[in-house]
Amino acid sequence: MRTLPNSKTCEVYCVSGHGLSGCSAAQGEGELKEPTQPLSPPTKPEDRAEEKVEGGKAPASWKRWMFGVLPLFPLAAAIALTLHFLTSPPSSVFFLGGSVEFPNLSFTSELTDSSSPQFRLQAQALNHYFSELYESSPCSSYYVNSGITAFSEGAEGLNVFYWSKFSAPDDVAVEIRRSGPERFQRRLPGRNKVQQDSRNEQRYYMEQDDDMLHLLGLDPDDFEVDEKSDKSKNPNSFQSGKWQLGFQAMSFDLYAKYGNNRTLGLVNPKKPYYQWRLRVPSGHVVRLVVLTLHGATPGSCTAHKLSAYDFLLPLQNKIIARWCGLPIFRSSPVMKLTSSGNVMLVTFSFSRQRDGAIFKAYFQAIPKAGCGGSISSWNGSISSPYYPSYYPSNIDCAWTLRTPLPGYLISMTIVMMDIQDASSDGCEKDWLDIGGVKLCNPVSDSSRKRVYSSPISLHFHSDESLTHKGFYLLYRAFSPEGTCPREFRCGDGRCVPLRKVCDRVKDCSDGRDEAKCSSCRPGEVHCGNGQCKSQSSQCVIQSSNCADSSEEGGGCGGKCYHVCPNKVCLQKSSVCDGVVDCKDRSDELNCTRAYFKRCSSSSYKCSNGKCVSKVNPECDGVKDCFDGSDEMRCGCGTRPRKRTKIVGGSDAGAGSWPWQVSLQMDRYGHVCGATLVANRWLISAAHCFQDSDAIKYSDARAWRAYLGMRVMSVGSSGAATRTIRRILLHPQYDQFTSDYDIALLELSVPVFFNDLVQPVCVPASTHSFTTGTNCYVTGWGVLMEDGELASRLQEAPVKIVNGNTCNKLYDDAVTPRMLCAGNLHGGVDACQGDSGGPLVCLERGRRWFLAGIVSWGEGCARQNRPGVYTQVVKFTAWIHQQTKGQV
Ligand code: 4AZ
Repeated sequence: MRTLPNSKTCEVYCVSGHGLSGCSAAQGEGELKEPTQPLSPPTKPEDRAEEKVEGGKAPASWKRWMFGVLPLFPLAAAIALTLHFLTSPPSSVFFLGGSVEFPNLSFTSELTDSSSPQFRLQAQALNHYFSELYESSPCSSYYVNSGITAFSEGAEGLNVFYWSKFSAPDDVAVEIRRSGPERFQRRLPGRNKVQQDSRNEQRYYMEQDDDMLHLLGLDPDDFEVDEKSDKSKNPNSFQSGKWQLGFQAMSFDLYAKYGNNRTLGLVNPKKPYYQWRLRVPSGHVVRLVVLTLHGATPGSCTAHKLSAYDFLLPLQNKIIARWCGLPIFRSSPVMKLTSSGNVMLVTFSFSRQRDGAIFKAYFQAIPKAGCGGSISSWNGSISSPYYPSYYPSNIDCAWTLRTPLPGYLISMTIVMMDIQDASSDGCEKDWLDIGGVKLCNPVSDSSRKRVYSSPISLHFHSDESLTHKGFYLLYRAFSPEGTCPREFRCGDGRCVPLRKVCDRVKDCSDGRDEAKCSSCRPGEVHCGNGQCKSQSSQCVIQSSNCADSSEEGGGCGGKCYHVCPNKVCLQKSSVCDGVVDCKDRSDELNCTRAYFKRCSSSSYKCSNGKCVSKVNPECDGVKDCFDGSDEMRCGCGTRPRKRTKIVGGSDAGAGSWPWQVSLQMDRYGHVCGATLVANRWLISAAHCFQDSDAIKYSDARAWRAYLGMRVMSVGSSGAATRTIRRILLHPQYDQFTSDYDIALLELSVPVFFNDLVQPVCVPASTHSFTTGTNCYVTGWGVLMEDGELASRLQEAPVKIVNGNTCNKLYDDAVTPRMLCAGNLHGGVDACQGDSGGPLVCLERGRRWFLAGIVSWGEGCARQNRPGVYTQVVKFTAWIHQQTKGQV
């Protein structure tokens, strides 16, 4: 069988030179040039021709000369040899390591095993490739032999990993080492043109290090220019057909299909060198997760080290990461890293003591992800590929980020920046360029946050070696006008520190900073639910994590009347007794009776000031308060017409969500969602009404509310259209953090309720939306990131996500006024255009309550990036106050 890769010619032209070799280091830039005169023979060429797998042929002139002097042998030979050794420049041996893809061959699992007959046959069949590769080159005289070490699945065929040995005059070797083998190009003879058709070929100079020698089965003597000993010393040859490791080393070849985790492990190693050659299908990359690492001695990178390479040969320039320290045992992974292609080599080497070394890891195939793109969003994040796993080497990603509407600026926060070694200076290897400024070092706190105009370009580059965790940026579009980041904004736009709000001293000329302070004392802030909290503990979240302190699950001998989610077993007497036993309050949720009890921050307060124990007693059809106040104002939350994107959602039926409102602007159409809560009041998100340079979103006259609408088409009006009389933004709304992202919109004329137009219930401030509740987000927002708005109203079921979990996922960006909902696996979520719209939950199968307002999130429907909503219960008091009890 004769098999050639795409390229048929593969001449290696050498460094032009002087003296006997005919090739020497080029002057100046170290250009590799074609030789200007025939090459001199290498030392003892005929010896080498026998020994090497495929050696270079001696030039004809040299042979003629040999035959001419033969009769004068041995005297002439003695003189010639003496002269030769006196005048030859000193020689050295060097290795190139590389890979090349053969499109017409295919990879089979047997080829992973270097002792299999298939491996041997395939290696032998490829012999001719290397002979042709170097034979026609004037540098063939320096070529000694090659060894195939591994095969892997190529993008179009079979990928072959090999090394090639050369013996050349020192100056040639030095030049190749200095200029890199990429300069050791293949050129068409007679034309100074690099051949383009071997894209998948890579070749590198191999540094002589112990790992490399042992793992390739070479030994240090292979680096000596002793032609005679080549054969005996080097067991790796095509003739033997089998590539062998040195006896000191051990190798494992593993393949993982997509969806499989394959483990790597080492306990008390017997040999000083180990390697794992990891392969995954083409189109995927290898993700290695190191779980335990013990025995890579602190500080001694020369003695003990675990290395991961982005190649199947241990080449210095392909090291993705190396661990020499840190004896680590812990439950969370020590390190996660990814390759740029579908192979990775992991090596563990010990020079001395290796007792007690433990290494445990697994790897998996993950689809190769693209990077970069054009983003238009109000907020989100950008990170290096596979963050927080190590980014792959050899990648370039370019993003263009623009705000969805003109006139906004972009605030960018660098949450994490781990791109280069502390030791390196300059940003020559890997870097992130934001708006023309290259970054590669960790940033100080003061320069973490920067403001850019829109659009802004970002470019991430990684070279072919050593990668790190990468970077993680959060961005947010904001209006440049009247911003008061983390401060209070007065009516005249002046900014006042938060500590001066509600301190009984008017700092704003319009007194706005003291306007809504109820009875809070100096040093306290007024929370949305009417409570006062100290400045430091501002309005701490009252989330669905309840006061249950029973951490341990307990059994009740199978006599459970109710089992809490954490497996705590309750007897009948503990259920609906007015005492919350389960963390999620489930023991007190579906109760028909309520107890009067001392008021606490979580108990429902009737209008007469008495408190009831029942969780969420309002509008549940049972009169729990003596004064009946829990069942008053309950003409909400029903769907008279209901007969039965949001990303990952589905079309909603007519009248399914009769409180859903589309907020539109004449020139821009649908911009945001809103929710009908009373006949003249809508609730939406404050961020929908932030002015940009070009557009006055805060101008109530610019908006129209479309109610009872399902299908959005040009000129469609739905069941009712209203103009807006006024927009009330929450005074503490913060554009940078999206905190207090709520606005009330008063309609200029009240709407009449009908089958298609109904208000949703606004929950009491003590209302608890627990994880299991049946909740939906609805809207006409885009159906995928950077996609188009939906033409039909979309609905998507989402789950309330625990506040602490969400805060971890978002690096503490979730404030107590926010609530997360979605699916942690991704797939369903609100997206751009859904903002301001409702997240509603069905209570006791009867009525729908407004739990959240679509506010922000990182991208849409991404894994572990749930949607973030304004938590309505935190604003119940504010809503009642502002609407003067109309809601
Ligand atoms: C937006 O830009 C937006 N995935 C709204 C919601 C989410 C993300 C973005 C949540 O309006």
